[in-house]
Amino acid sequence: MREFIERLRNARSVVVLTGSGISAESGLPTFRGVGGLWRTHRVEELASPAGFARDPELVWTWYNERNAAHRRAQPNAGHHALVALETRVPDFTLATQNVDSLHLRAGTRSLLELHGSLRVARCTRCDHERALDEHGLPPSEIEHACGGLMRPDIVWFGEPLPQATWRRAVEATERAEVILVVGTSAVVYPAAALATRYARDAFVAEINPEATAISERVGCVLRGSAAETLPRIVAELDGAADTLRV
Ligand code: BJW
Repeated sequence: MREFIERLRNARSVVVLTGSGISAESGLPTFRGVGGLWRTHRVEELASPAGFARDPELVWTWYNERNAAHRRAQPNAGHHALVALETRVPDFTLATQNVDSLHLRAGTRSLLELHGSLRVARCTRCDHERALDEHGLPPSEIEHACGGLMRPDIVWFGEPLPQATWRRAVEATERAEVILVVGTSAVVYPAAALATRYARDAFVAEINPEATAISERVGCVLRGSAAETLPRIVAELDGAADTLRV
């Protein structure tokens, strides 16, 4: 733990990888946990290209509900602590798997949205984009003028990540001295590989209340919630706290 704080204090380059757990304390469900999104819906009908082709209206109903929930939610102390961390690190990159825009709303500047976002809909045929408001996309507007279908601008299983975003995430990871993995089960690839395969000499720390697929491979595990642990790390960097336990 001491080593982690010292490395973080001295690091020029830091990468943070986040997943849905960082938004749990904002009231948004995770995917695979208790009450997780994928425990209550049949995933293949919703979050997949095949599911969308089968029933675009059902898929949009689900995403419109999630979009509304994202907008009702507020960034929590974990999101805000990462904004504070960014101001201290010369080369800071936050790569998130989340599509909820809470890092953006908290004020993170160097943000890579690996799985896209629910702020935008995109045509399956001509790639035309339109911004979504709090109402999402009404059923009458799913069909685009070109004959394609408007879909959420997010990455479903089997689809490639946005290439420029992914390349920037890999480059930042390769030069990182510290990698902080927060609120992800680390089972979804290629994002999880940022914490393992692409990390070179970086010190990797994990913040998660539960054990994950990478817990045994990281240098330091902080078993706690993101909204409690991240502000304590920032306070520790300030020398204002001495309260972190592994
Ligand atoms: C807290 C907390 C608190 C709770 N504080 N923490 C290698 C091996 C096997 C398979 C593959 C492989 N490489 C690729 C694949 C296939 C696939 C994959 O990874 N499958 C695995 C599941 C086996 N990957 C893909 O298909 C990817 N694409 C790809 O590889 O393309 C290749 C390609 C190249 C060229 C051409 C074509 C293709 C795409 C992956 C897209 C993932 N999309 C989703 C859905 C997004 C849309 C939506 O939101 O609806 O993204 S899946 C879902 O999982 C979502 C999440 O971003 C992602 C990660 O989940 P996350 O965030 O980790 O959530 P949970 O629930 O799993 O974990 C939450 C954690 O929080 C838990 O650990 C809790 O303990 C913790 N927690 N409270 C801190 N308060």
